[in-house]
Amino acid sequence: MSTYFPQVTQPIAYEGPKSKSPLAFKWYDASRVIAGKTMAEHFRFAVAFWHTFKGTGADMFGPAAWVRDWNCGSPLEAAGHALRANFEFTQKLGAPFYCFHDRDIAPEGATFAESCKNLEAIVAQAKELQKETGIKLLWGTANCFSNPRYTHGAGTNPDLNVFAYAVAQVKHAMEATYELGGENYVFWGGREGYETLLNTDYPQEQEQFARFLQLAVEHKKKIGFKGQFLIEPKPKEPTKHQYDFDTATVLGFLRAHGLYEDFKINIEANHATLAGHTFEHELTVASAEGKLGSIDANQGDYLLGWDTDQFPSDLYSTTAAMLVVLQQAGGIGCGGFNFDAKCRRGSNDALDLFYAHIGGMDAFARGLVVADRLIQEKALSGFVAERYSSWKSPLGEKILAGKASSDELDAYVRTQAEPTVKSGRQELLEIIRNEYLLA
Ligand code: XLS
Ligand code: NI
Ligand code: NI
Repeated sequence: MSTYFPQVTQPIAYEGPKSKSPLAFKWYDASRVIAGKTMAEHFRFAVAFWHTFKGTGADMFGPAAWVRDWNCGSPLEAAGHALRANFEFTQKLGAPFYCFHDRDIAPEGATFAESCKNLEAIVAQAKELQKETGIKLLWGTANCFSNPRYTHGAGTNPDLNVFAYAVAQVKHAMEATYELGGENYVFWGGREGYETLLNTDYPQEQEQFARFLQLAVEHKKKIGFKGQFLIEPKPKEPTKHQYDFDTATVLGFLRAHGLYEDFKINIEANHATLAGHTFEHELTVASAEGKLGSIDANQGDYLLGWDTDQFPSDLYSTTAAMLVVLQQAGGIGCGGFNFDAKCRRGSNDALDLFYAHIGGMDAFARGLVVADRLIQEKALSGFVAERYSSWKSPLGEKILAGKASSDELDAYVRTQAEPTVKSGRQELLEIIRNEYLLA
């Protein structure tokens, strides 16, 4: 079998924190058990097909800059090469999953029918390669934003013909995901939003968007696809105002349109920071309702105002994320950690793809180890429990059960002294967190 990564001759192994090898894991030890599950089970890491095999290093100021061995031949041949490169890479890396958009694994044809045919041909090849390698599909999705037809949106397009096109495209992408045993299906609303209200009928677009998602739910039931549907919030980019702004907005939208039971949330770290939140804020909001379904593991740059999609390396952030995931019943469930991340334009060597993924997996594994110790030793949670302890009193329970009135609390306040304000101890808690991170 030909190889696209001849520099990597054997699977990436765990060598431990003392290893100096750049092609080894220092923290990610797939079979190590933490809190009753192996690391492999906690993370269910996935490689993002679009960045890793279709990324070219292009940016707003310059065209494709990377030479990739798999980028050759006719569009369909190139698709086959990229697909085989994906399975070789993912297997050598030791990640159990991959994720794709329909149009990154198969080229768009001259007509819709031809695009569907291309997708079917590639799905047949992917099915064989999945069988050969044991690598599975974490999620599939439809790219309803790159082609110029989607300039004014897909489900929220003012033109019914584009809406219909997007519905049909999603139908086929969902069927491809089902055919490949995908465990989830993602909706990211690229261009579901607006540039200016001067030309936008907001209530009409909201109604269309709900209908768009309802049609997908109906088709899912019709074909018997059991995968989890996920919505991935993002506040802006490509449009100035994206409708799936953040987790709270999406959950409200789902509730309002009878879609709440059918979806969970896929949280991307860089989208959280674009929304003016932290990654852990978004994870916490989703998890509070049992809706944290999957994670797009990347990170942004606080000095840049766009979705830079960098590989995760910030240990504070991965630790905070793992605190949330570990405390969610069942962890990430049938979701996983997908590296929706790309190398910088200057990291132009195919080997950089390995370093990037190894670094990301290690950053999360280390976050998991630290988060688990923080939880086991109640290093932070003990303080939090104490901070809310007054709510455990009979009156606290009565209020939360909805059995106390404003009159009753008025009378109660008159029997009490002025409340004393206790320290929130933020700086102390930050010291404790650092001690665990460095240990
Ligand atoms: C773009 C999104 C996209 C989704 C899948 O910002 O992150 O890559 O994850 O369509
Ligand atoms: Ni994403
Ligand atoms: Ni993104």
